[in-house]
Amino acid sequence: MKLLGSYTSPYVRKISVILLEKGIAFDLINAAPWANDATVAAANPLGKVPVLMTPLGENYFDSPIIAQYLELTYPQTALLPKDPLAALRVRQLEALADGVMDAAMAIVRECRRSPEGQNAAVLFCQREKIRRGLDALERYAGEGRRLNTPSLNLADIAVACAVGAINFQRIMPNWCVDRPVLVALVERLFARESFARTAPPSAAALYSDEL
Ligand SMILES: N[C@@H](CCC(=O)N[C@@H](CS)C(=O)NCC(=O)O)C(=O)O
Repeated sequence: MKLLGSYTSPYVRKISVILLEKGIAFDLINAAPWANDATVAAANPLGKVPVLMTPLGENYFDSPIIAQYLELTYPQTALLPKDPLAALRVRQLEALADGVMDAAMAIVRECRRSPEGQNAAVLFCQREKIRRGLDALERYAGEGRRLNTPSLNLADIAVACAVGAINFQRIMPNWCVDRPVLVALVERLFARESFARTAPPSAAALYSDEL
């Protein structure tokens, strides 16, 4: 199993954590979608990472599809409930966390423009998505039914990767104020080996073309 991307990308980190938690051996093939690197476009016509390359020669892309593929083919260490509706509810929170990542990445891209070229309305709109998303996740984490349950699930992983990206990119330093349950959840997850092994490489990447 090969995974295309880098840990600077929260979507790549999400898939790597799933692979590690399920005990699936894989090689990370370092590839940056924004660089002049044909590898990504050859594997995914959309030119985005992550791409999972299976031993059968199939390529899977878009992290929710990859997560679903891994759940179907490696059901041991289940990350979704068996009941389809209960599983969908967890995947709804995966989508919410992925949306927070999308907003975080949009902010990073906007902030790479010169200060005069940055659109304040775009930045505000994306920050609001993150604020509302994290508020909703705090409520779900407090309920402990789909997120922050006794056993690790796909939503937990996606949420911690989204928060990891917000921290790494220093997008909303005060996000943790008034969100104590979410703070406790991600701190517990960041202590797991799967998260420690997939931490974004270095602050230097903040200023590189990698995302
Ligand atoms: N919905 C996709 C998003 C993946 C994504 O946007 N990846 C970024 C890296 S963080 C990328 O490859 N961007 C390149 C581009 O948009 O052209 C997923 O969940 O995998």
